[in-house]
Formats: sequence, C-alpha cells, structure tokens
Amino acid sequence: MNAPIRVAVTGAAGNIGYSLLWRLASGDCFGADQPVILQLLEITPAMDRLKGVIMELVDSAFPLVHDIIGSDDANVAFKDCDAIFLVGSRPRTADMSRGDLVRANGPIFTGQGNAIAAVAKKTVKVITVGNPCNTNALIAMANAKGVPARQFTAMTRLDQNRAHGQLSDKAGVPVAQVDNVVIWGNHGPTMYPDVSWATVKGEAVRGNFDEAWLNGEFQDTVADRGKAIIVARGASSAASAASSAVDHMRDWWQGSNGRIVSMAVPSEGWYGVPKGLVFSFPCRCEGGDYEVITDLQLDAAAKAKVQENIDALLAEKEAVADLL
Ligand code: NAX
Repeated sequence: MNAPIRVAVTGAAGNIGYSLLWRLASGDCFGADQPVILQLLEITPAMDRLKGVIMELVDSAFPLVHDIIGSDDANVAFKDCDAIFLVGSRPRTADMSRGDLVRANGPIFTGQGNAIAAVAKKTVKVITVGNPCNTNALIAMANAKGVPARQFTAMTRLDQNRAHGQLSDKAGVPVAQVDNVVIWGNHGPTMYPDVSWATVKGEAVRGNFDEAWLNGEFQDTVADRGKAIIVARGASSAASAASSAVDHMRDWWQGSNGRIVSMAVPSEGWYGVPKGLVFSFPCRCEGGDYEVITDLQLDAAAKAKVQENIDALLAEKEAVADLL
C-alpha cells in the first residue's frame, strides 16, 4: 500500500461532488492500492450540506479513505495537495450570457490560484470542471505563481466520452471498441469532436459511417447533449461529468495505455493556438505526465474549427484580462 495522497475537491457539496467523491474514495481514480485524504472545499453557506456529505462518506466505510477534511478556506483545503478538482462555481442561470458567466466565476479562480501557489505541492495536478472551464483554468494558472503552467488542465473528457457513446450506439458495439475521437478547443458551443483518427473495432470511422450523419447529427448531438440532459432529467449532467473527471485524472495519474485522450491544457503554440490559451488537444499520458500529439494533419474543416475555438477563447480571455 502506498502512502496516502491528498486530493481536494471544490464545490464538494454540489451535484457533481456527490458522485465524484465516491469514485475517488473507491480507488477508481488513483488506483486500488492508493489511499487518499479527501480535502473538501465549500462556500460558507453550504458548510451544513458538506457536513452531511462527509457523514455519508464516513458511513460508506471506504478502506482507502484515511481522512476527510471539510473547510470553507482554500488554504486549508489545498494544503499539501497532490491533486485538485476545481468543480465549484456558480451555475449559469437562464438570464446569464456566457460572457456574464465568465465574469461571475472568474474571481473564484484568482483566489483559488493564489491558494494553490501558497499551500499545494508544486507538482499538484489540477483539473478544472467548473464552467467556463478552459478560462477558469487559465485564471487559476495565471494566479498560481511558482506552480508550472502545465499542472493546470480543464475537462473536455465529457465531450470525448459523449462522442464515443454516440459512435458506439450507431455502430451497435460496446464503447470499449471505440477509440481516438479528438476534441479540439473550448468546452463550449464551438467545441469540435473530430473523427479523423477515430476507429471502431480498429477500423477507421471515416469511410465506414455516413458522412452526412458524422457532419450533422453526430456533431449536434455531442454539442447539445448537456441541454438535452437538462430537458430530460430536469438537472444538468452530474454523474457523467464526475465520471469523465475521474477518467481525465486517472489517465493523467496512471497513464492512458497508448490511447489518445482529449485534455484542455495550456498551449505551447501547437496547431497555431496562441501560447498559454487552455485549449483541448489530443494527448497521451504516461509516467504521471501528458504529452500533446503535435503532428496530426488537420483537414480544412478541423482547421476552421480550431480557428473558431481560438477566437472564442481569446474573447473569453479578453473579458477577464484584469484577472490574469
Ligand atoms: P452545483 O451547483 O450542484 O454545485 C456547485 C457547488 O459549488 C455548490 O455546492 C456551491 O456551493 C459550490 N461553490 C460555489 N462557489 C464556490 C467557491 N467559490 N468555492 C467552493 N465551492 C463553491 O453544480 P454542479 O452540477 O456540481 O456543477 C459544477 C460545475 O461544473 C458548474 O460550473 C457546471 O457548469 C460545470 N460542469 C462542467 C462540465 C464540463 O464538462 N467541463 C460538465 C458538467 C457541468 O455542467
């Protein structure tokens, strides 16, 4: 058995937290031989709810959980952390534009970036889930002086999993036989699920699936899935988001076994994406690190979509320039 690691989750009393914490506690993310100390952050008015969540975690008697700390102070919750899930943020309400959301949530991530720099390990792995997640990750990264930029990532794995789910449904095969859809860009309306390298049962998707479906219904379904779930369930995606966050962190921590996985990471100029923008790229993970696959040949559609995402993310960055 390894020594315990410290794992922080923000917004721990929220919907995603209610699913995520149980997966972290069970060993699904960091491995069956990796004990964890859970360090949970909430805002002060939600501390009672968090208390209830912690009671339930205790009642679940997970052998891998060595301690649980709940706090409304990021300097306590992030202390000596090895991994952090930035989930907590204000949800978008009907009267809010995406621009309003960027402005409403941005300040949360300046404070949390400062706290990460002050108290977390410099090797901490950070995944940002709270929306707009790419720009929130950018803000946290910019405010965490002394922590390497590449420790900050944002989640597009839910988009990848949604795309794999659609291809699996269409082909009538288990999703484990679907590989290599690449998500480019922003976890937002411009996100692009690219099937150029995707395979089903080892065969290329292009040429074996109806092009009109791939370019139409498939892309629309992946892009609109969040809204469709709200309509059907009366609440936003939570368990699937938690599960995708586990997938993202598990692969980063334990390796992706050669598979291509999509992660939003700070660009180093790849594919013409300006340096520093947190952008979803195809990655492979090994040895506790990720590597962006930088030599894929993009077709005209992908190039246009990458540009659309650059424009969207530059506009979000501009809107929070004072926080960077
Ligand atoms: P909930 O509203 O259920 O929970 C959010 C929790 O965060 C609440 O308990 C709230 O008290 C807490 N919180 C708010 N401000 C905080 C702060 N400054 N510090 C600590 N905690 C804080 O939302 P939930 O359904 O859990 O979703 C959380 C976030 O994930 C939202 O921003 C949502 O938009 C985003 N999502 C991101 C996805 C992705 O693929 N990247 C998909 C799912 C989800 O929509």
